[in-house]
Amino acid sequence: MDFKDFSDLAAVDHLQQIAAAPCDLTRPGLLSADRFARYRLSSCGFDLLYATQRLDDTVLDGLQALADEAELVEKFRAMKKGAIMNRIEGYESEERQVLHTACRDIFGSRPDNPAAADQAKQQLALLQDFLRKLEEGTVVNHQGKSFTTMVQVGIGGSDLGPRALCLALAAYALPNRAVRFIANVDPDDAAAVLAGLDLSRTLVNVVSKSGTTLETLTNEQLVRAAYEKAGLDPAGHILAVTGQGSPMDDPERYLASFYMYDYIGGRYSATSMVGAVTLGFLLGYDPVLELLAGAHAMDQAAEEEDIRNNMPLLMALTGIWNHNFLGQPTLAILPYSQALIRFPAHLQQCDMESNGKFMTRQGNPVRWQTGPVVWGEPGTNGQHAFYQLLHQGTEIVPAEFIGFRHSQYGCDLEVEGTTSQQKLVANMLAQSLALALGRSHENPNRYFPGNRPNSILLADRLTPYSMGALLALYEHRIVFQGFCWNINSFDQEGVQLGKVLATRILVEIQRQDKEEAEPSADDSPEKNLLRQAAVSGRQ
Ligand code: G6Q
Repeated sequence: MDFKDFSDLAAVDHLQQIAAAPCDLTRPGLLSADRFARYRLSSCGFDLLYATQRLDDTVLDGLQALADEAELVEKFRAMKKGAIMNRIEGYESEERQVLHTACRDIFGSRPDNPAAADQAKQQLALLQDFLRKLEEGTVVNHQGKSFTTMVQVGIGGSDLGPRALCLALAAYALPNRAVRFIANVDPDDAAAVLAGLDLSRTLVNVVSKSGTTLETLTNEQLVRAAYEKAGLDPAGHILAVTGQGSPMDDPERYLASFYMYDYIGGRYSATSMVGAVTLGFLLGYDPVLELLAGAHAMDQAAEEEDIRNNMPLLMALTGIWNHNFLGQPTLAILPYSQALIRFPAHLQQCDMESNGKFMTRQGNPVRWQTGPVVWGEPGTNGQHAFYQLLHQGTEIVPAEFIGFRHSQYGCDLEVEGTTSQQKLVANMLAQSLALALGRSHENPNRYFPGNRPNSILLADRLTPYSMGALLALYEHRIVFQGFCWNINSFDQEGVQLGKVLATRILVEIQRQDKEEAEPSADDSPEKNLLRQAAVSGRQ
């Protein structure tokens, strides 16, 4: 497969030229009904309204040329079929397939990668069986009582996606089911979660692909100790999701075990058993299938060549337009849905760990900007916090709004003529317009410059299906951008160095504890830092 440097693409040259005079959203009459109708795309239950991006047909044609020249859809198809996409040519690297789409390629008779789809089906069958036993009362606690809570212990990709999904869909929880999460090695995280629980009615799902993650293994021990202290046998309460052959791949130690595979990256693993077990406990099996169906629909929609009909590709390219050509360094993701409270955090990891890279797929330093800083919070809360900077700051922050026409619970009240849901959606639409249009004013303090690019994703309701589609939409947007920038979006070498140094510092802490001696004469930077920390602790 031919991966070319971004700056060598002819389409990039052309886009650079037209970026000198981007479309002026503040021009009277520009945001017409025609423009809103023209720059709108519907896919998998979502409408993408992008008339408030600084683009026109010339820009879209240029972005289409970029997608074609960089063969983005072709690469995406190759990824789904099982090409070794996770690699750096000529250097030691993970050398893996990238097959998170196989987790949901379970509905048709001709999956893109039959072997991976079969493994997904096998794991789903195990999960279905386990959830049925919980329902029927075959799997119960030592007193014959049902389990009411599941605590997922995991971190990074083994926490953020699953947590975001469970929070997003908690409105559909089975009666008497709740889930909690422990991620941080900060002992207060586990203590706070465990404090409020009846451990005898609680299952613990330890999730670690590698089975070696310090935080997760430490928290597993903490949880096991809590069970023993309560006079309960942890073996009857603890499940595992891990990679085949990992140190945690030891079914004897666990009440139930599920696998995820090395071709699924942590941050792309929410639709594997990493997310499905806890979500299945919370919602039941069928909603998990609906989530997978939504994601699968978006996986298929992402294969369309025409950028005007391919939502993830169009979002990837408008992101590149804002970032590489209009020079905007960050991206705000602003869901107008309380249920999506942790979705920006999941996307922050998925995007920044994937595309925060300065090395090409050939191991050369890049000569162009790669992934933006991604951040966000739900609206309308954000409006009362950081939107000041979005409207009048010196940093221009492209924004992606996500909203729903209907609430999940349908429990709403008309106050002063409108429901809360109507107020929520009205606020989202207003923010989009205000950012784009701005406002002229004789008082400079009340002047809004406008021309702040943004788009809106709108669906009827946040359900398992629409959540699946939304998750996959963002996964593919990130992957398309990585292909375009010629970087490997699937490894995470940048998180290793800190881990290595922390391990060395822990060894030194242990040594000092044991010897109760003064620090040695060793002059390594980590020991010097530790000495300084110890000295400041004594002051
Ligand atoms: C994600 C990363 C990383 C990983 C965690 C947890 O893509 O690889 O966030 O998910 O470090 O790893 P384990 O699942 O192996 O414990």
